[in-house]
Amino acid sequence: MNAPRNTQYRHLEAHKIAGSMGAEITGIDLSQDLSEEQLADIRAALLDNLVICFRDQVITPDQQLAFARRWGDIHLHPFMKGMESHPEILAIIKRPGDKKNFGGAWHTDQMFSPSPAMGTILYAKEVPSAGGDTLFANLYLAYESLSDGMKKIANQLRTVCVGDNFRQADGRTRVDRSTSQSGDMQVKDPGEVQTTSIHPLVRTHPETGRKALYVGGHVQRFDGMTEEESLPLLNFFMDHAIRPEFTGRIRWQNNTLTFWDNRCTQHFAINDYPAETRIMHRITVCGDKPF
Ligand SMILES: O=C(O)CCC(=O)C(=O)O
Ligand SMILES: [Fe+2]
Repeated sequence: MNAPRNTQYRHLEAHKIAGSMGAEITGIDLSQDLSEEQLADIRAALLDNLVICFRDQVITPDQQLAFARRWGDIHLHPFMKGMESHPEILAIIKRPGDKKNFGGAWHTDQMFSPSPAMGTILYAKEVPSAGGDTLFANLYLAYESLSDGMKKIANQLRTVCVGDNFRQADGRTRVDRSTSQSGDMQVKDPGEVQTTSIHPLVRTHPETGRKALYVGGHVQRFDGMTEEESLPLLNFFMDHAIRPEFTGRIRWQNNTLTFWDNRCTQHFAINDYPAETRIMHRITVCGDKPF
């Protein structure tokens, strides 16, 4: 049932970090211009492993951006304000005293957009002495492990995804969430950007052709149903999608860069370092319309 993860790469090595997904990549220096061959291997490693991490990468924001641009256009966050010097990069900052963290619920990025991010490239600038890991879940396995009967039902459903109301975050809205930050992270008005979208619950990955159970905290209900009608089944899909055997975690170190595929994974940033600072630089790459 697991994805084939034993591709032989010519320009890097991939070391698995969990049974279901995830790999640490060695042999790549992201401060250098990558060749097309290296890039092709990184793409294969991402498709095979869903989440890939590179340790000990000493890179500038410009170098992180240059790497991200090799994958497509940069997706700007409609709600969160980017760095002054690099608006395409979101600085995710949590300091001692901040109660909430960014991404502290199971979700997949920008699911509320008509064309959600294909991937996210997160770079650790300063991490706590322990904690602050990020959990990931393999949504291919979530789909493939359903019974035929449930697959049939899932294939007929479409989700209504809302940017402003994270169902998993106790119903806190974007504005509620922003006021909990120390001021390092600022929200902006999304303006005309569409922040509610409808997607198929079962999504076909445009590159691998595999089906994934495309659920996350932005899903409010199923299309054509009330919230009350949707919740029992939605809760089942949400719980099922994060079964421990479908998950893995990244333990960050300073200068770790992780690239994940939002089309077939969910993630959850753990908020377990109340007295320490965590600073990450995040870039999302544009994706296509789920089908
Ligand atoms: O800070 C993290 O570990 C992840 C936060 C998050 O959800 C994201 O960057 O999309
Ligand atoms: Fe996220």
